[in-house]
Amino acid sequence: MTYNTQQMKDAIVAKLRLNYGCTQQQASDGEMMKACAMVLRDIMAEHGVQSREKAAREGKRKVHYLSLEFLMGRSLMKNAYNLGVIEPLKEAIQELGFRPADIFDIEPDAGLGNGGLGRLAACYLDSLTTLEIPASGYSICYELGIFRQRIVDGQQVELPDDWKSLGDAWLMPKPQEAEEVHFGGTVRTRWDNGHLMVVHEDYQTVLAIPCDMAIAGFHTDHVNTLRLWDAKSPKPIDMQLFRQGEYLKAGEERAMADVISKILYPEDNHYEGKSLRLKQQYFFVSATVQSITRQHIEVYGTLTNFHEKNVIQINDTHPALVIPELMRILVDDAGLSWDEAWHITTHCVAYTNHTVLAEALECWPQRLFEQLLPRVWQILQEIAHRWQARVEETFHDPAKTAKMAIIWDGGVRMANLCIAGGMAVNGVSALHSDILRHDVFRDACAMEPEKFKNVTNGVDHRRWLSQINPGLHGLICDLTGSDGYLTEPLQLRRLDDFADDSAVLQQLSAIKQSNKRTFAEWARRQQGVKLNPHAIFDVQVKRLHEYKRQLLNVLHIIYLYQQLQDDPDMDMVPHTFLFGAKAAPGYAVAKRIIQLINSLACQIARDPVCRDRLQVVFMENYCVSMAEMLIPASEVSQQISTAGKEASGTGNMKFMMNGALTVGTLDGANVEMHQVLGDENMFLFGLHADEAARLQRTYNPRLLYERDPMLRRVLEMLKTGVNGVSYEDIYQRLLQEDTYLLLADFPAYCAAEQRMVQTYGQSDVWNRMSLHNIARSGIFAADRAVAEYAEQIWHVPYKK
Ligand code: 26Q
Repeated sequence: MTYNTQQMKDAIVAKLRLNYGCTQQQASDGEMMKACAMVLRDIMAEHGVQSREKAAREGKRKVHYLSLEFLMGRSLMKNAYNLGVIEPLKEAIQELGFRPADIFDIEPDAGLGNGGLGRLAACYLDSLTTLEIPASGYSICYELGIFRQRIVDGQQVELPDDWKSLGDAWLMPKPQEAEEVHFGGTVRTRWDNGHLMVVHEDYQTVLAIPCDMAIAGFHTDHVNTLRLWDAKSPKPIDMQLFRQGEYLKAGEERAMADVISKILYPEDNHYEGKSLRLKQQYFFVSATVQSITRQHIEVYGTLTNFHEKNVIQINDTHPALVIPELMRILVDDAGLSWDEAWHITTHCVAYTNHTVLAEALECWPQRLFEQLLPRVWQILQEIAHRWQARVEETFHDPAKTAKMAIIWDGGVRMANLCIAGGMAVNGVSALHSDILRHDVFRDACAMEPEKFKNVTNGVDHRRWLSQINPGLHGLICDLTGSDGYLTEPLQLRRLDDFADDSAVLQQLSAIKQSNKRTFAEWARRQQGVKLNPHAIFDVQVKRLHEYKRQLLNVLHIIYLYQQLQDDPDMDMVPHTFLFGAKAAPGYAVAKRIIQLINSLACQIARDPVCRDRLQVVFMENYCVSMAEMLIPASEVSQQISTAGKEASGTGNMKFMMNGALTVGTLDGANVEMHQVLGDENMFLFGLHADEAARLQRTYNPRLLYERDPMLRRVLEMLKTGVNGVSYEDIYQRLLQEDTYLLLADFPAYCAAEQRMVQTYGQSDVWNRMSLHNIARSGIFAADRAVAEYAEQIWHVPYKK
């Protein structure tokens, strides 16, 4: 089913009339956007039916990707692109009297995620579908996604993100496929015909209503779904209480249910033991497992072969309750023995770890389970007990027993649960997986080494290169003679052949220049800043976290600023530092760093000495759609986390694909970047992971401060004040703790920036490096990563 412009117009007009009772003359931009979405949704719905029928016929193993986050961003352009209808869609919009750019722009981001982990899940859905793997994603249909960020007086203010009022155009509610999720109550056992029956009573029921979003693949009619669960109370009101005149109380249960899908927790890489979060996790897991097992039984009539036909991939430990929940359904509902059920579970669940930060590892208080999930708690105890016996038998070492325990000291350790109940555990870059094997999960790895794998992350290169950087896409097609890299990203390597072609290098540079201008124009409209398009665009955009070291970037900028103060006539390549970052609302230090960046931006902007030479800009409300504007315009990608702390990073890959050069540490996937680029095509600096870990044991930042006058002067400025605000708190933190070794890496970082600036001055060298970066970025395509999951973990076929 393909559409020409006329058919597209007719379909859009029909949607406007039927759904909004208006003509194209009366429709608002928002209504127009929704009508377009519905037209594409119809195409995908039809393909979806066929895909499901085909999958059922072929009896292939299906992949279920569970994640508390899917950071989808916008979908109109993406779906039109994948369905091959961009041109007819744009023409139709135009001919109906609208500006296509306005219509694409009005779509809100579906911000159902915090950062890397959620965006990864979104990229993988695209590749799963493009590779024609029967798959579904599952998450929560949060009413409010990641908060919108405003900067007021230099500080972050959070506003609600009501994405659904326009973004719901993609959702298909399926109330007839609702599931019941049970909370609280008591558990009783009784014997029935020689069988031990478990009876769960007096629980509260929450209804899980699926809202499905169709996912189109590229160059295929295969369609998968992202199933988002919406929480609703089964009864509008408690009539018994109502009759007693307890009106407020009568609505309480309903409110308790609705709140479960109200909001995305905005903590990134940080665990907080909030009971509502645990309710969210169980709600989504239970609904999902019930839905998957129900569909399996519909086709196969039994659950005994469940593991052969299904694989459940869990995105970090957040959906770890699939393990006891699947056990519960297999044992209590399907009547399987514990051993049969355990065999099935441990042959279909696989766990991806995304962080080694201790504060991000989930450890839930036992009493929350006892109160909220009494049956799941019993099952967890049984799993923990058997696991502990195995560990003791293997090691005879109380220290190891303690470390590997699932339930310990009143807490439930979700990572250990995933290791015990999963068939595979993987990290997301070579270095990260090594750290998991040799450090974080060392003992478990000694016990079952084959379980531990690596799949280096990847990003959807069709979105993050072709779609957002049409100029570069055009050049790649010209040079390689086709658009083959869209499905075979390693073809990008052919660009290396043009490394000495000065005309090509010129074109590359012209594309970047044009993207910079487009971005500058957008930034001016967006937040009234005036960017110098001749300056280096040096960019650090990601969540704000101390380990990511935005503060190191700041220290270096202060250093440059002080140099300029000393020598106002200094020769300097114009340099614009761009930041974008959201801080978790409860993370006070991160919020102070945002304020510091804004203070510095302000002081520098007011200083005539800096004019046209040094600029700092904090871009408000960094999100997927901003990244799509900014990354094609970036020249320098800051990836400067303390080595050993960033599991992979995926922003680094997007910048590389768009020809930005990396200033970075040997951390996360930067290591793999370095493998393909060599020292000569990136600006590496700083401690390696092993060195950083060793140094951390004896580290004394104050010594470094005392020894290095330059560093001392930079830090003094924090204390005396930036734009009239003292940052003595940050100064003290660096002198006393400096957990992330900023002072240790500071000199090397300044030197790397200097090398970078020096290279920027030699534009032929720079452009050649940029070309090599694009050419070698193919390994970071999500298609490659998903193919590795398919082969090494899921054991499912995919389109080659
Ligand atoms: C856990 C419990 C309670 C509340 C919140 C959380 C929570 C939420 C989000 C814990 C962690 C996260 C997000 C982690 C994350 O985004 N990790 C990133 O994952 C990327 C994809 O693999 C990597 O590239 C990044 O290196 C990693 O930081």
